[in-house]
Amino acid sequence: MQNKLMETFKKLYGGEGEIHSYFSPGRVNLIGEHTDYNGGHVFPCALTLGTYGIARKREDRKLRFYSMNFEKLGIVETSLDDLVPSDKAGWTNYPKGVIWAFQKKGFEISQGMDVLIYGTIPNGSGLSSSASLEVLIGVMLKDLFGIEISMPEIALIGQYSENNYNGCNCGIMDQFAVAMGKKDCAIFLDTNTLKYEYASVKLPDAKIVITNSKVKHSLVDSAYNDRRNESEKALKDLQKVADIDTLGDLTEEEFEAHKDAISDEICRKRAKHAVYENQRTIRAVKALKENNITEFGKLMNASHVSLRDDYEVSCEEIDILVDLAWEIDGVIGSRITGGGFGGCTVSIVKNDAVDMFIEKVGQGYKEKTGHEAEFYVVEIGDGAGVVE
Ligand code: GAF
Repeated sequence: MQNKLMETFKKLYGGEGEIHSYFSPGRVNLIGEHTDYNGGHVFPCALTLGTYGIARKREDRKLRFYSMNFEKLGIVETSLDDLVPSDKAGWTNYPKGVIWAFQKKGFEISQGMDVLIYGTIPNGSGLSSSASLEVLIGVMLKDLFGIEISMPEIALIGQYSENNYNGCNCGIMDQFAVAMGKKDCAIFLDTNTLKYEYASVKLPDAKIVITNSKVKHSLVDSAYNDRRNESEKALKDLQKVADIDTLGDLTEEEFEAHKDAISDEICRKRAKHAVYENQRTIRAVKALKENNITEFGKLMNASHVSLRDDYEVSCEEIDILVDLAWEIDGVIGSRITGGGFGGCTVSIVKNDAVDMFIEKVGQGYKEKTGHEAEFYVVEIGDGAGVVE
């Protein structure tokens, strides 16, 4: 892969000078959904699918970007003096946003670069192709310009650029997982304090299987931002009766005791999900550490029900995939993963049931929706970095 990318880079931009290589993974979240902007816990891991980048510093202030995934766009040229988002800029709004965010945070970038990108994460599938690209560019800037910055700081800058440049009010989970991933481990992250620990997800007799519904419903970003606003509204009401900073501060019992303070019924449902999902995530990680994978699976299933009924971020196609998975012996747990409204499910499937899972879920999904699902039996990899 590296050789092919290097060859393409040289063909596009010429072969002189020092050329550097980078890789940044995608992520899958096992449990803890829509908790990261509610002060709760998440449990994502980095994939070996991800985004490759090749780059070289320039002497002038020009920025040239090329993606092998969007070849029709050709080389997109801009400059450090033109870091404003535009529809015309397409995918390059992400790298531009990260450079803009570095500058906003006081890091000086005074020279341009030539960049080649190639991604293996299916776009718009909820596996964080954008966070992967953002963190990739962060690592690139750190390396090319010798910037002193830690990986969690790069994750925060990625989130900052997505919030303020690209207009999606996402939490920190995706960028953090992409930046801080560790082989065979998921990251148990408290999004309120950014304290984290790794927990092994190398299961001796089961695999993590991602199923791509291949559907993405429109208005994803605006629906996402709506959920965030509804949660914030619920928090404000609860703060009138409870001394809390975030929904993550409440146990289920405390929520039940105070929930009538939330005036709007929809906002009450959103807050219920955020509180219960956070507690479920804490319990799921404990179960995993005690090798109680059955309990972990049950909590994944409960997470799906809550995302479907209370947070309302699922959709017909995803519910069909999850229902089909739940019917299969050997499926330990299955749920929607990521922001929602389409995208992927994540399932934990016993080794000897994986083939049957792919066949039955694939067939059932095709019959019920007419769509061809895609399956990835995934490896859990390391976070973003320089490729030597
Ligand atoms: C998207 C967001 F980018 C994350 O921050 C997170 O909120 C997730 O949806 C839902 O858990 O991936």
